[in-house]
Amino acid sequence: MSDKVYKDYFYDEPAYNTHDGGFIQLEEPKVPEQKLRVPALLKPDKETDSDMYYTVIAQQGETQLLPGEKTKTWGYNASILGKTILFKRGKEIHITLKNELPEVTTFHWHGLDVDGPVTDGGCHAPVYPGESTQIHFKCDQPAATLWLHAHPCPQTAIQVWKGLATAVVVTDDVEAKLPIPKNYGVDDIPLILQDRHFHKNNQLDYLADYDPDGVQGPTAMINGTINPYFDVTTQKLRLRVLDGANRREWRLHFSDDLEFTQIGSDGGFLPEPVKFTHLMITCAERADLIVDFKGYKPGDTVTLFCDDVAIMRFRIHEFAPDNSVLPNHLVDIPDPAVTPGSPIHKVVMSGMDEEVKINGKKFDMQRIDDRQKIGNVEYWDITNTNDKDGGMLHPYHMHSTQFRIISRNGHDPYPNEHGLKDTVAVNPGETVRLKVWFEHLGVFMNHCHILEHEDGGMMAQFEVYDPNHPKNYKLMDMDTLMKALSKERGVAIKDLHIPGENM
Ligand SMILES: [Cu+2]
Repeated sequence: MSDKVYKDYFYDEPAYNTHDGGFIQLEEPKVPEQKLRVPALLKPDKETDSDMYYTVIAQQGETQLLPGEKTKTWGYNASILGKTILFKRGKEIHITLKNELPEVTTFHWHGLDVDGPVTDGGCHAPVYPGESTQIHFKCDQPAATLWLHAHPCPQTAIQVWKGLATAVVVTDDVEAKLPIPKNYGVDDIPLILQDRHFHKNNQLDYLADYDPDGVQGPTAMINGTINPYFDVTTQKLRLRVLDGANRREWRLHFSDDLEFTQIGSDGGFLPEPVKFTHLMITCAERADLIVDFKGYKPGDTVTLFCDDVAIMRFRIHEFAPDNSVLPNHLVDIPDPAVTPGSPIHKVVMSGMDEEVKINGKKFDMQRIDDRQKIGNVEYWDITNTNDKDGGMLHPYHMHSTQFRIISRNGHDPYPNEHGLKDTVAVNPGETVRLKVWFEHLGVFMNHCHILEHEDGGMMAQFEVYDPNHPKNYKLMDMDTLMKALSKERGVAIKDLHIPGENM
């Protein structure tokens, strides 16, 4: 590991979401501090040497987020967000997906390398209210922090806003050997960063807060906790940070400009740890951080800020000294050779508000935009045509593949972008070159992960095919979706909030 400590956010400052007219600044909530909710691990229904079985239930509930009335929320096996789902590399995973919500949803495994479209859980894998479905796959990817969220386009944003998002953790033997905190819930915790706006009686009202460039609220919510604190009882803490917000970027730093070390990104460990005092994370990205509280004593408090707003506090208690040293090299990152003769694939993200598009088109569930032979390895150039002044950064995500970031406008990627990624933030006026490989069959989505941009049409889809075994997939269509939602919500089709359709 280099001794260099990075002290800036890397991204083009004019592209911060703070520069958008509709940006809502965070405010420190005027409610007492509450103990951080640490989601429990979801208990497998059964586990053998070779297989794990789970039941994941999307459900309605009520959560005490603020003093007074409880907030109506949705979650997975919980009233909000969910339990953390653990997959061990090498095991066959069997999951029953149950929908106990009043409307259709899908279960998308963000970052998981699986077949599509059903297992991947994008818009073509609806589970209707009261129904359940089974998926099965082999977990065969490195240890990483992934996540599960709803993805019924174009209704993803509203369902995530209500709470349908939870952490998924993959473990493996490589991780087991690293000298890092591993006691889940004690010194290894997920931090799901979101923001919300609370209306009358502490309720959420997505439609009232709607903004086509992304819905935000002034109140930070971490793991479904408002104004959280965490009791630190070990010298080192591993924070698996996930930006689970619909649109907000988080510019994180601690009090005293405390240094911290990033050891992992979206798809697993970085090749080398990287030290920071400041870190920006954009929608759907993950950053696996180690914070060392060595210089602090019991009774001290360390504060985590986003911009200049305190979003969480770490209360320091007695801890045993921890002299473990991270190795300079953590893991090797795969780097397959590009398939000879393949052209550089171009993805152009353009527009803002209702005008967002990919390659000049809005998303169509029935249209396949690109076909890839299984095993192909290609360079993909992802361009954001927004203006440098006043334009937005788009976090670009691909389903079912972990890619490498090769360059940003021809320059080296940021120092924490040398690991596997499934989401990359593209600055206005920038082209990011990725090396992408396709190892799973199916129809998959690629899109901006500002959820309102994705629902608004900044999304495309690709099919990965095997020429010797062609397949036909049943693809979802707008008519079927609208009819289902109209019935489930008890509103006429014309009164449904369908961002992609009302333009
Ligand atoms: Cu976007």
